[in-house]
Amino acid sequence: MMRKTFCYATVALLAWSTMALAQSASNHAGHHQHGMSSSTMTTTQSASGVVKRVDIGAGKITVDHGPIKSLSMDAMTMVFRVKDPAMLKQVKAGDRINFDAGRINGALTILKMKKR
Ligand SMILES: [Cu+2]
Repeated sequence: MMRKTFCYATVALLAWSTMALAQSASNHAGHHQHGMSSSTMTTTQSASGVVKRVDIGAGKITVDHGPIKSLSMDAMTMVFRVKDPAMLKQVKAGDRINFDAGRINGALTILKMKKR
């Protein structure tokens, strides 16, 4: 019931930060539309987790997440980068989130997330 698909490229990063709470986006967009020429991104995977720590200055977030098959990860607590630092202002330690993660230039990155 909470499924919507839309294209990353059409959703500007700033738009995302304001839309995040209103959108129920279980993303499943591919990566073909990723427009930044210098970056490479693997298939994304939706996952859920609990925020452990938010480091806005470093643009990082620590998440205790469930298994993410496409990234070959079991449940663990780990640090992710985020695609847009503004995303970090929407969550705090203790929040339960759903997120989409992938690798951008080799770095595990949360592309989208929302509280649940
Ligand atoms: Cu992990």
